Amino acid sequence: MADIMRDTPALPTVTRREDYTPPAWLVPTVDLGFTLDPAKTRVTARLDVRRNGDSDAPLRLDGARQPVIAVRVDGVVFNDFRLEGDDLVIPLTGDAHIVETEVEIAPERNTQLMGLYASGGNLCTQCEAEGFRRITYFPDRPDVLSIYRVRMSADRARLPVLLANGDPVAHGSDEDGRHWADWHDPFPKPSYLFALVAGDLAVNRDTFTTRSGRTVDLGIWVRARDLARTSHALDALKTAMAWDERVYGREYDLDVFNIVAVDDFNFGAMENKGLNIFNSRYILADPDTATDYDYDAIAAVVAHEYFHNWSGNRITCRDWFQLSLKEGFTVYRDQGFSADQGSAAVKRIEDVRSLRAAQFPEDAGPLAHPVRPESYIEISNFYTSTIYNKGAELVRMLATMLGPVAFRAGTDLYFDRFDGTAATCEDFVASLEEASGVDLTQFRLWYAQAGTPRISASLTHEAGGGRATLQLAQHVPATPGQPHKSPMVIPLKVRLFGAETGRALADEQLILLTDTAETIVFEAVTERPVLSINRGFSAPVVIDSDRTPGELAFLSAHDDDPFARYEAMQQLMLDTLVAGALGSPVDHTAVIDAVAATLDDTTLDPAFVAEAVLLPSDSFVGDQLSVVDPDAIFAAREALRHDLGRALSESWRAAYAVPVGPYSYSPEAKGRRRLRNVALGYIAASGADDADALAYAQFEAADNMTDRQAALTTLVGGGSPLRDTAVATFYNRYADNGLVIDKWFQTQALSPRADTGAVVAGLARHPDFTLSNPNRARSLIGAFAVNQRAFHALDAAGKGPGYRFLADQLIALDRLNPQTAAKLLPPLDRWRRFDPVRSALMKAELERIVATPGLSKDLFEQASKSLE
Ligand code: B3K
Ligand code: ZN
Repeated sequence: MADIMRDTPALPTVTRREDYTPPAWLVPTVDLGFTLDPAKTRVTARLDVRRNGDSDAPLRLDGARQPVIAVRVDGVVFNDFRLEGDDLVIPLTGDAHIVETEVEIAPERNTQLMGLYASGGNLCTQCEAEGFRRITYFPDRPDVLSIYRVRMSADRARLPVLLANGDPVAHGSDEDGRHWADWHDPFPKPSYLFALVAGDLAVNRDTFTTRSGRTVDLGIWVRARDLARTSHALDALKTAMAWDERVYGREYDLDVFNIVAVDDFNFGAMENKGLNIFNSRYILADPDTATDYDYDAIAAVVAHEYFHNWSGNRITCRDWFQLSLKEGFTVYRDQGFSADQGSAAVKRIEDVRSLRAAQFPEDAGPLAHPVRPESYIEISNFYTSTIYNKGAELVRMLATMLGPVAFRAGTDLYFDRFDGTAATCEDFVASLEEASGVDLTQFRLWYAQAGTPRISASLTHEAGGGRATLQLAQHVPATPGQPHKSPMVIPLKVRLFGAETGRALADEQLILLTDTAETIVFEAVTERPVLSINRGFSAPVVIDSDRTPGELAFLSAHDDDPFARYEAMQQLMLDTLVAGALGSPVDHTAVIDAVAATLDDTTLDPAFVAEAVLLPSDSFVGDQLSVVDPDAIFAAREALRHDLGRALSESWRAAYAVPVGPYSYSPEAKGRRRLRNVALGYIAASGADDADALAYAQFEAADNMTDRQAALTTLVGGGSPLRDTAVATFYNRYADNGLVIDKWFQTQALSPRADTGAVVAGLARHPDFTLSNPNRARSLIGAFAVNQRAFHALDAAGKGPGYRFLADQLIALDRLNPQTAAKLLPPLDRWRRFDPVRSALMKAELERIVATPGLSKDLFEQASKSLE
């Protein structure tokens, strides 16, 4: 039976930020003992507890109803404890005691993958946010910082490697075939950063010498057969360690830094002190099995988790409402790292694309919440794009407003002042404020107010007088629980270009819009100006401007900010697609000409060109409409793709013909591969007779997964007999590699074909499909649910089989792994955005989910809030 403790959904407990109180008891040191066995693990915990302040509260330890075998207080057996719900309550009379507990847990029955669990026969942990309590009874909150000593023992043959946080202290063997290891972490840490791993693992070792000359032993631990695919992650780790020293002055602090890759993991990776545990998809790579996107993501996640050592571990969060303190800042840091490894412009485009794909819809829907939320039922539901990606945008705006020198002074002050503590978002902002002297009073609203601000921008020019006037107005939309908003400070980078000469009319300006409406005057504007605004995406807002198609096309060719060029092209495409989806007569000429100009501009980086010529996604077009019509959007987008493909056929073929040469993971080679594969997509969209043959030839000849998967994507979206051959060949070639088989499921689930829903339903019955592996569940169910056309397709009876499929899968997944199930729900929360038929069908599925007996609080919170 699944090892799941279920709360009663009818009576969910709401945790509120305003109710924060400091812990009644602290635990300066803790000694843990693990007698490890996948079936039955004995855990002993020796807590040195100290009363905090003058409360007379009993010691209350969080748990998960694991059987208590013994409790001792100050060395004496103590039976006067009580179990209240999930908590172990121990009345204590003095102010300092030694409390010992002994419990038993069953890692191999832990399907939630929170706490201590088994993956591929090895044992590992995941404790953030509240997993530690599933291991042992403990004040499982981030403001209780303890020094941990850990002793593990296990069967030497089965689990030969024993790792935990910090530094190894001692190890040895027992006569009965078991062995043991002691680890000590000298840095006080919250329980969510605890980790251990016991398994049959091989290691790729290296060293890193810090700028102060200390040698750190690095190790990446994987199954022996995966060892050859760890070098990219190890290189990224060393690059990240040096980058953090150079850019933020942060040096690593232990003698050992280990990373372990596991196949069963609820999210990307975890920053446990000195022992990061990773989803194997963010570690393992070689050219034959990982795409350029995978390589980039591996480097970004390795860096992200490493950067947490300071932004998260040395300074942690006071409570989970402060989650963006570590996550937003760390995403900002990893974005900066990735930008420095290749094209900063392309990185910015990718980041904004994903912000718009996930965070903007979240901010506009029923699950909208501020970057610093006010309440939650299940904290796991708040590891959101808003906390992570909008949180990073907030830090980016702060960096923009302060400038690089003051920003670095601010982060230095923050790291210095709060080192070793559990801090708040306010502590971070106040540090930047103090170090820079910039008043951030109004900026704090960004942490408190949800919703994506909309800025309207209108530029007028007095032809004879040389004066241009920019009218700006902001509106922050209402979000759940926040009907009225105050104006925010919006940092907008702006520049004017001359429509006739194409030259910049003045330097770039940083405008801080602080009121509901403001007028900015530009003098000495000698020719008709064109407005370039929100350059570099300086604020995470929507810009509504009255720029004409001609002006957008002009900017897409002449703006000197690459992001603004991309953005102008996107806006031009978006306006065209929205008009098409609404049934207005559309002329594709402006888009075709702008794309042609970009393709012909030989000064541009191919990676940038590849991004710039891609059309906005179906979902993003849907986000612009008051009623989403998936079929009309799909048709409009396909029509534009087709016309672009045909009209620029020669350019696409020329781009496709540029050889990339033998595989290399350089920014140049990546960019050329990207452009070639985008060109292949347009050749296919044009309906060219040879498109599938071209794709199949590429599929067969590819010396890397980027090209092979791109070819497969083209074939899977098409109608030739080569489609089935490619699908079968790909499967057979990679049948023993789970990460590649995930791609196989995902590529089919993302197909634009009309039969995708039926294909996906069939794949859910494939022998390789399982809900118990989160990567596999996401690769099929998660991918299908963001395929707007397929997910929202109605059948002949006018029903929504996609909605029913998703709800069925989520209900089944919830019994195994509530956290992963809840993460996959949001596509249904858009129900208000569709026509009455779809809307009612989606709502009915949400209601069915909420009414399911024994639902987890994770899925209950997501589904019930979606209905509010
Ligand atoms: N801090 C972890 C995420 C934990 C998610 C818990 N539900 C990984 C990261 O953001 O780096
Ligand atoms: Zn993180």
